[in-house]
This record gives sequence, C-alpha cells and structure tokens, in this order.
Amino acid sequence: MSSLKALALITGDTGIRGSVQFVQDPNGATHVTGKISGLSPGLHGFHIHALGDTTNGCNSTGPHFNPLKKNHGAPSDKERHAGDLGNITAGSDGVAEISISDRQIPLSGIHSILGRAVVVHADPDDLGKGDVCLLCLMLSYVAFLSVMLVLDKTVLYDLE
Ligand SMILES: [Cu+2]
Ligand SMILES: [Zn+2]
Repeated sequence: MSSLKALALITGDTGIRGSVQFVQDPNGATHVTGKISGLSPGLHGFHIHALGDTTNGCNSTGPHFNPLKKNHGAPSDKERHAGDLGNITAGSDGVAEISISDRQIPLSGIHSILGRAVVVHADPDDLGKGDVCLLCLMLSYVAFLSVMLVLDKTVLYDLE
C-alpha cells in the first residue's frame, strides 16, 4: 500500500508563511508536519474547516469539519470535531513547528479532508473547556487574521 500525501502552502497578508504536509499511512493515521512563521508568539487554534471556500476569509470556510456530528473538543477527546486539531504554539520568534498525528483527518474515503480549508487562528482554541460564546467570538474575530489554504489546490500524489 502506498501513502497519500497533500501539501498546504500558506501565505498571509502580514508576513505569515509556511507549509503544512499531510501524509496518510496505509493504517489510517494522518501525520501533519510543517512550520509556519510570522505568527504572534503563543497558542493559535489549528483546524480543518468544512468548506474549501476562502473567498470571505475564515467566515466562508464554514464550521469545523464535523462529519460525525460531535461537539467541539481537544484532539485527544472522544467528543470532538474531526477538524479539531487543537493549538499550535509559536515561539518568541513567531515560528510554530507542527507535528501532529491524528486518525480523524484522512485524505481518502467519505470523511476525507481534501478540498476543505486549513485554518490557523490568531487566537487560542479553548478546546471545548470554555464558554461556547467565547469560541464563536474567537472564530469571527479571527476571520481576516486567519491563514488558510484549500487542500484541493495542492498536490495529491502517491508515495511509492
Ligand atoms: Cu478554526
Ligand atoms: Zn471544533
């Protein structure tokens, strides 16, 4: 079996740039690795949103990808959206290194994330522990500060 691979190249208005690679193992886990620079130091919510429409910033990418109709949570929670990848952390240099392995974001099949949006938020994700309104506020507030890329504009190919 070969692995599926997708690459998201991220550029933003304010000097934010980076790349995020998604590689799906034949056993089903998807490994997410990459580096994004130009962020403010600290935590940034990192999600797969349902829609690949980035014409109106974060707002047009819809809610978190949630094919199983669950509640928002942390990546390690049983109750979570498939798109809930938690937070990435930028150091004092504004660089976030990403290294995530997750079983709910396949690149193939009926719950595939291909064609959806990768969103890096300006603000931290409360991981479902806080107030729901705070999360909504966070999502709308970050619309024009978010960085995202639609996976179907990227390369999908087989690794031998
Ligand atoms: Cu999000
Ligand atoms: Zn969520």
